[in-house]
Amino acid sequence: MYEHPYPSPELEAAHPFRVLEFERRPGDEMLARARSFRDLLEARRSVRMFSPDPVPRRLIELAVETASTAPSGAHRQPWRFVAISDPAVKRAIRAAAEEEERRNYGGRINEEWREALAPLGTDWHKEFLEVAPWIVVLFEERYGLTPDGTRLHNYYVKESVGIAAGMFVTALHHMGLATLPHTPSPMAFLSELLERPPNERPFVLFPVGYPLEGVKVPDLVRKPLAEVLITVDGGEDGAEGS
Ligand code: IYR
Repeated sequence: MYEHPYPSPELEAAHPFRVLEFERRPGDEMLARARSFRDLLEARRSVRMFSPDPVPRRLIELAVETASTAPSGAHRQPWRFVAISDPAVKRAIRAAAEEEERRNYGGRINEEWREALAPLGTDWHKEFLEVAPWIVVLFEERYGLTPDGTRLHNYYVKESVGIAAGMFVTALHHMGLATLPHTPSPMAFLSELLERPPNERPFVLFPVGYPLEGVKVPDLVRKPLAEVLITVDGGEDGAEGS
């Protein structure tokens, strides 16, 4: 079936490889797992009001470990997470984010964008940045730096960090925490405030915590499968109802 096996003997002689540990599951088990994971994520919502209740640091660490399993271009893992629970730093982040957002809502965003945000009712107030027990800022590593200071090209940085961000959100939801991917724009202030080096750029910020008891979320509907999936099949059985 394969005329060009991977790895080639030359490749394996030059770089370490190992046999993948992988167990196939019965079809009915796959379907059940797929449905229950879909249902779990279907129940995820971004929230804009968090409980001030503390969240153990270990949970944040586990979410970052999970996110850091993301695939990345040339396995460069071009991400850095900064997790903040220090109230003074959270306060400073809130103040700087609100400053930027006041400019956004005060005219920096155009009419079309304003209309898109109207159903969400967002404005420049970002109290959640102080109330949520943790703020996690995800930085993209635009290029690597070796210990002697030489630059190392990173590949597909946005794609890689985007996948890691999605896995972070998923991990939080799975463990019973909530977040809101937040991109105060511009976010350069985060590099200064958190003293990150010039090869890192803020990608997205996540307040993390429990939802405030009784919090409301917009009554959104997700696009049905038919609107997000186009199948180009070969006529084999792919059809299985939901
Ligand atoms: N970053 C701004 C504006 C904003 C943009 C999008 I796209 C949203 O889904 C929500 C808000 C803010 O956080 O207010």
